[in-house]
Amino acid sequence: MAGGAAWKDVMRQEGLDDMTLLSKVTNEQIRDNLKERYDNDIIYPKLTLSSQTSISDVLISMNPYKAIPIYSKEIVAEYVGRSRIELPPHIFSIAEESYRSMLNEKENQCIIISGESGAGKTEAAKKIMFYIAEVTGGGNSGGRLEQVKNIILETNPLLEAFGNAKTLRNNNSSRFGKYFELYFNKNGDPDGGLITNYLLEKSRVVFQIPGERNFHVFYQYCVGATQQERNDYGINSAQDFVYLTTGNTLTVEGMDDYQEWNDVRKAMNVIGINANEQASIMQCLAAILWIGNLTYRVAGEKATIADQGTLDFVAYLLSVPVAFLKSALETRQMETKHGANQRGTSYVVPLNEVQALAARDGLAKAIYSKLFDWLVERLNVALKSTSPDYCIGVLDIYGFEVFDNNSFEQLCINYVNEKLQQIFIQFTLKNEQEEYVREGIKWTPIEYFNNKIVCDLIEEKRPPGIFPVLDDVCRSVHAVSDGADKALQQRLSACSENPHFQLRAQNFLVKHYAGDVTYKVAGMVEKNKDQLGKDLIEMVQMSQNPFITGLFPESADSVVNTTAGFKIKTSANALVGALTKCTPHYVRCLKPNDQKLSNVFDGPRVMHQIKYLGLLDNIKVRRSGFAYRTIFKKFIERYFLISGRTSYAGQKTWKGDDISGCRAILEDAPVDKSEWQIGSSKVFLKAPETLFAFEDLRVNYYHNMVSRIKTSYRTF
Ligand code: AOV
Ligand code: MG
Repeated sequence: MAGGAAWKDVMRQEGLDDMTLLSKVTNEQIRDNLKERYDNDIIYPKLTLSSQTSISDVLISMNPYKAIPIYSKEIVAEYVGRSRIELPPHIFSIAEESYRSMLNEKENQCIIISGESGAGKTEAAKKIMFYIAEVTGGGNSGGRLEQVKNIILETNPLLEAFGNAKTLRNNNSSRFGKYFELYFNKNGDPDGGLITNYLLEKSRVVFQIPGERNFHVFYQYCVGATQQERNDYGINSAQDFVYLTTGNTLTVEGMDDYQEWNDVRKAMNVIGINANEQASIMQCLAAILWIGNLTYRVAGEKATIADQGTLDFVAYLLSVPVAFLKSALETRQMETKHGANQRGTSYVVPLNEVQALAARDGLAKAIYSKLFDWLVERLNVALKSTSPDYCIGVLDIYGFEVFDNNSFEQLCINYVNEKLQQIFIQFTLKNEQEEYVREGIKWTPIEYFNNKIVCDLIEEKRPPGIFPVLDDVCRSVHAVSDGADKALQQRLSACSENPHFQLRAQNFLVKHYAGDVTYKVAGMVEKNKDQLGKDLIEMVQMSQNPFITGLFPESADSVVNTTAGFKIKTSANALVGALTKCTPHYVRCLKPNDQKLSNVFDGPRVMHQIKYLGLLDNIKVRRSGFAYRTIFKKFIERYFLISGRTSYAGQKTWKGDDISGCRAILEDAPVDKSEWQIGSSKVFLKAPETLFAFEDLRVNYYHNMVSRIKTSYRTF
């Protein structure tokens, strides 16, 4: 095959493929093995781990920050139908294993990709999608299948344009979390999918720190808009919009905004977003940009819009009467409460500067996040599957991140990462060791850091965690006021008993599994409140453009009072629930340095990741633990043939109870006593090789049987 030899060259053996086989089990050895491979452009070692259901791999991936020729269609072909022990570890082998295991075991699978910001999660997720699209469906598999595969692949340019941005950590950083469930029919053909998105970092729409950009889509639009769009929606160069320039960065090295814009428009067409809808999307994006250019004139406690022309244009873009837009941006309706069930008298109060800016930015953020949700919903309509049989879920979230200033967004992002680390620990360390105890296996427990304490610190009700405290303050204090931050600061002292928490003057520190992060208190209550004022909702609902009113379907009076913290907590726990129902596969991404450079291996930086990912603990549990376990009955059914002690009455059978049967098989087999143990309901085998040896003995038995039968025929 063309190119075959070349890639095998690239994948030549340097360092160990499987780090559970290292000669010494130390963090330094893990690091050295990673470095030796990285220096030779081999970015995928693995850990073979035992798990409740099967022997499974954890793929380690080291971001090369350069193109390595290992993702071609030829290489895809190498991995198709091959077991994970036959070929070098690769993102394709995880995809292949998930796909085969889904079909063979008839069980849903999930691939959990984790790692900090810039480590390569999104790239890994895309490669998994690519692999699955490549290996499924034949030439004559019909139009719908091709269409589904196209839509699956086109979700990436679209969601990345609207949901990714340049940050200091990553030039293409995901600012939302995504769980993409790919659905398949019984034949293994893709049949549709479902995307669940998690909390978009919408504050980016109105503000970016130096060196960062707003979401890619805005810059792409500014370079790619048609002349007609420029005329109709007032699209100029990115330089002209306040919302696009607070980070003082307009372009990203290696990123062609014009080309990407073409890809976005193409994706919209493939997904079936019609011309009218596309025009409305263009109009909304323009409205957001022009909202950002609105300025206020401040007189004492009163802020009024300074620039009538911009206001008129925003009203035109939103298709709302300008007077309503003006009053929604300058005033707030208040209601005096008379009795519990009585409607009060309403009166209008002017907004001060802080409140007015919050109203303006709140409007822009709300339109953008509603637009994002609309796009995801639209993708889900296009991907709707009639009756899926199986599913592979691919989880690609925003990675752990620390900046000089960290706020509510980082708290949410880092919280979701804690939850994922928690699942990993449960699947690979906790359940495993608990099973040994339950089964009464002789076992020296391996100490590991369980980050449940950090999850509790953030989400638990009692003792109150950070989210519940925030919610409490949200309920009792007006969010856009000095009082809100002070109240939060005070009430956070309730968390102080947790050793992973420290309260400071203007901020608080959380000791996360991946490092310490200091969060600024200022602005947190408002971000958690996450609610557009009643006046603004009523205003957008007056729009003459049904697309815009469609984004805000809820009535202003019935807006549910859920906070952003509550939402992310609920969806993170739902995600954990969904993942626990699938057979898990893990990709743990590492970054070699913080400068986004190729060929630079920052030893201490990698060491930090090795430690907090707990790779050493995984290897220890694996090496002193048992790679394979199965209940007595299953073991007997499969291997009774290889014991000499089974009775033979025309047919070989084991007469006796299951446990002594298992013992007989194991004692008779040419396997060292230290290689197996018998628990209270299961047989445990230490090394995968022991299992392979049993399989060989079984095959040999049949082989000998056949020769014996052949021989006896001959003697007749
Ligand atoms: P992330 O998803 O883990 O960060 P990405 O997948 O976006 O990180 O990777 C960051 C960048 O690293 C990419 O844009 C590529 O330039 C490079 N990269 C990653 N993986 C590879 C690879 N296998 N081969 C070549 N280059 C790669 V974040 O979304 O910020 O948490 O939130
Ligand atoms: Mg990403």
